Amino acid sequence: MLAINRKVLTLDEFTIQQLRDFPNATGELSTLLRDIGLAAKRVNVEVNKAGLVDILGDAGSINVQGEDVKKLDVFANNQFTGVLKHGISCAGIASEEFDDHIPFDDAISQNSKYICLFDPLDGSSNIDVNISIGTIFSVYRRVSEKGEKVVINDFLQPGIKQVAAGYIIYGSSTMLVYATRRGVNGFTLDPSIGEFCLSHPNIKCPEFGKIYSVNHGNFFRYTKPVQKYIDTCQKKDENNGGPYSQRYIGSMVADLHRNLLKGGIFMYPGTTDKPGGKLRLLYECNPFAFIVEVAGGKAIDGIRRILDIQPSSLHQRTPFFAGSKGMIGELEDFLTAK
Ligand code: P6P
Repeated sequence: MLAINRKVLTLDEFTIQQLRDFPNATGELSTLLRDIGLAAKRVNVEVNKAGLVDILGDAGSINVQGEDVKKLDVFANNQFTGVLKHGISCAGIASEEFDDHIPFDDAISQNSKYICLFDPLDGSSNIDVNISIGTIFSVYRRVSEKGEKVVINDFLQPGIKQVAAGYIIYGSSTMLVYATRRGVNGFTLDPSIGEFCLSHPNIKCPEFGKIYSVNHGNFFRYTKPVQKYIDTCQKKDENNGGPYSQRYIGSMVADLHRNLLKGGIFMYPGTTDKPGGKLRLLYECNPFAFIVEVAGGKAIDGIRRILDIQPSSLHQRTPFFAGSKGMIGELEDFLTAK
């Protein structure tokens, strides 16, 4: 492996180093990740000054989810769409902000082998109150023929087919974390050089943690097994792996990033009124399920592995439980109890 005479690797240096291990690789994935890193830096600038300029508040439009679209949502969506459209490694995209998938129609893009799905700015309701928000992305090989426009089936692949997945968290520092089958690595943005630098190599999710993340406000709308598991979390003490802390800030990128590093379980269960849950399978749950599994954790919908779900539509929702393998196992004991 090339030893770069530097203490810290930038994202570009890291992806190129990974590339050197696969001489037959085309470098397209490295280029795609660099493009995502570029868009992330541009979004980061706006997120960091969101309180100072007229980029707060609603953009006056409603997205496919029926939610008020915040101006920063629109800006972020435009940035990620733009870098991927004008890059050379992506044939098309799907975004939370677009009703349908977007095939890129220039010849170079149509000859790319990857497609990308993303939630450009998740947790946007937290923008105005300065809570960490994030971008989530997912990369697949297209299944349609290169040289043609991508089609919807390129995007409706089970999560297990992901080539890479990751997120950017715009928090106390800005981090880009991405997984391939080779591992999960975290890069912290160094504003002094404008580069994401490797700060969290080979992230592993502890088998157990002491954090459980769930919206207690929905407790009486969860199923009985989920209620029983939450009740168990509250009763943990020094004698059985506790006591647990409940941490939930309503921004899944922040909640899952913390639980990935420290160990813990994140839950967005279905409820009596919304049994399908709230979170989106393709560009929220699949990427995090891939990241968590590569890091040694587990992600389920309450019945099956998230990554095994065969999607039927771009914006479908799923109940979502992800994090430390041992904690998911304890939850499954309740979910499968007769
Ligand atoms: P609730 C943010 O809107 C989001 O999509 C996730 O980031 C977050 O985990 C969840 O919704 C919070 O939803 O219903 O608990 O406020």
